[in-house]
Amino acid sequence: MVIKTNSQRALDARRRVVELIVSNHSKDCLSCIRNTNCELQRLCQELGVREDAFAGEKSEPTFDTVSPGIVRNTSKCVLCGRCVETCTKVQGLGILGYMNRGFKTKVAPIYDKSFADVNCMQCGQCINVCPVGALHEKEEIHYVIEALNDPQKHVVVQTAPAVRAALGEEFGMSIGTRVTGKMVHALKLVGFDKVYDTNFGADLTIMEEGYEFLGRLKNQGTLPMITSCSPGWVNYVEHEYPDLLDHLSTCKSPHMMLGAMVKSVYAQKNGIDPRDIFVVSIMPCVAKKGEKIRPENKTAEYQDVDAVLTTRELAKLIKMFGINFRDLKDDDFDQDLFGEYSGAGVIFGASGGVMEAALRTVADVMAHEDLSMIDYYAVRGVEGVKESTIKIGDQTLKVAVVQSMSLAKPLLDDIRAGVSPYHFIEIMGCPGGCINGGGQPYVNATIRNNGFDFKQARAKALYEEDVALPVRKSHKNSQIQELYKSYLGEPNSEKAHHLLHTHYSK
Ligand code: HC1
Ligand code: SF4
Repeated sequence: MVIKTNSQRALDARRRVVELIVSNHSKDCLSCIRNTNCELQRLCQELGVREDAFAGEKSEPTFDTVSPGIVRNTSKCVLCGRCVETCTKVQGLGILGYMNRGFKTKVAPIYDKSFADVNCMQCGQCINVCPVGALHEKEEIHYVIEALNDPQKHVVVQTAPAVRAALGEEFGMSIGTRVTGKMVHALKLVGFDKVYDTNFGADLTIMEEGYEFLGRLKNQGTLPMITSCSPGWVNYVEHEYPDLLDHLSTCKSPHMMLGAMVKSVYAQKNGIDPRDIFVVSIMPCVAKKGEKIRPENKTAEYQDVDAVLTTRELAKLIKMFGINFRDLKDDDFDQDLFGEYSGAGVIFGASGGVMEAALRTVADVMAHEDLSMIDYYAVRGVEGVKESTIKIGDQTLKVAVVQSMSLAKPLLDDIRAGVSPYHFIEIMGCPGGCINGGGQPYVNATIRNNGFDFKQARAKALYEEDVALPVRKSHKNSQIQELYKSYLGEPNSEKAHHLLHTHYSK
C-alpha cells in the first residue's frame, strides 16, 4: 500500500479539520497568552488557513480564574485531551475529563467546577501539555512591575534552582543550557534591589530538615519522614492522604524560608520595615503561587513572599523590558547575608536532589566527620522509583525517591498499611522534579514525541553546576553557619521553628 500524506485530498482534509477547530475557537490571538507559541496557530500557518471558513455559533465557554495558580478558558480549548491524559495517568488524579456531548463538549473538572473546588494539586502539568491558551498560570507580572515602580518598596528577588536550567529555552537556546549568570544580569537590569538565589534557602532547608530527621530517628518519631518542599505534593497529601500528614517534614520550602529570612534578619540588618519589602520568587512551579498565600506560612501579619513568577513569566518580563538576553554577560548574585550556596542547594531542582542534599549533611552529622562520600548516584535520575540503603556507622538508612503522584501512591499505601521499609522519602509533585515543573518553558509536542529526554538534559545542567562549586554540602555554607551563630541558634531552635517551619491542614 502506498500512503500519500501530501496529496491534494490529504492536504484539504487536514486543512478542513483545522478550520473546524478554529470555527469554535476564540480569535483573540493577539492578546492570547500563547501568542507566537501556540500549536493551533502554527498549524493554521503551516496549512495555509486564511479565512474563518465556518464562522457561526460558538459553544458556551467557561472561565475559571478562582484557584491561586491556574486559569482555565474553554473558549481556547481544542479538545485534544492531553491534559485529561496527563492528570489521569501521570498524577493518577483524573481531575479533568470530558463533559457533555457534541457541540457542547468541554474539558472540565467534575460538574464544570473550579480547580479551587476539586482536589486539584495545582501542579500545572496539564498546562505544560496544553497546545493552546486554554490552561495557563495566573499571571502576577503586573504586581511585580507595580512594586518595582513604587519608591516606597524595596524589591528582593530570588530564583529557584531549576529556573537556570530552562530559562534559556525561551530565548532560543537549546534545552539544558545553564544561564545562571545571564539570568542574574537580566534581573539586575530589570531593577530589583537585591538578587538572591533560592539555593541559600535550600541549604537552610537541609539544616532544618536534616536535623528534624535525625531527631525523629533518635526519639522514635514518625517515620518514614517525607520531604515537604513541593507544594503540589503537599496539596495532594492534604487532599488524598490526610491521615499521613504527620509523616511530612514540618519544614517550609526553601523559597518560603528565604522569604522569612529576608523579612526578618535582612530587614533588621538593613533597617527596613518588612512591610516595605516586596519579595518575588521566580519558580518553575505553579503551585508555589498558592503556597505563598497559605496562612500557615505567615510569620507575621504580612506574607513572607509577595509574588511568584513562573520561568515563563520571567522570560516575558525580560522581553517586556527590552533586554537582549542572549547577549548578556554573566553577573553574580548579591553576596551579602544570603549570597553563598552549595552544590547541594543547586540539585534540589532535579528529582533525587533533595534526598542527596540531605544525605550529604545527615551522613556527616551521624558519622561525626567530613565524609568523602558526596555523590549519591542511586537516588539520581528523572524516571521511576529510586531507592538506596546507606550504612553509616552501625546505622542503616533506607531511603526512596519518587516524583509524580502515580508513582508516589503505592509508597503511600504501604505507609498507610504500616509496611513501608523506608526511613526517609523524597516526593516531588512533578515528573522529573522541579526541572519539569508546571511553570517551565513549553516543550512542544514534536520534541516530546521524538523521544528527546528534555528532563534529563535540564537535570544535567544542575549536576554540572553542583560539581563546579567549591562547597557541596549545605552545612559547609559559611553564611548558613553565620546565620545560626548570630540569629537562629541551633537547627530546629524555637526561633527556627517560628520562622522556618509550618503545619498542614486536613
Ligand atoms: Fe523547586 Fe525548591 S527545588 S521546590 O523543586 O525545594 O519550584 O527549582 O525552588 O522552594 O530550592 C520548585 C525548583 C524550588 C523551593 C528549592
Ligand atoms: Fe490535574 Fe495537576 Fe492539572 Fe490539577 S494542575 S488538573 S492536578 S494536572
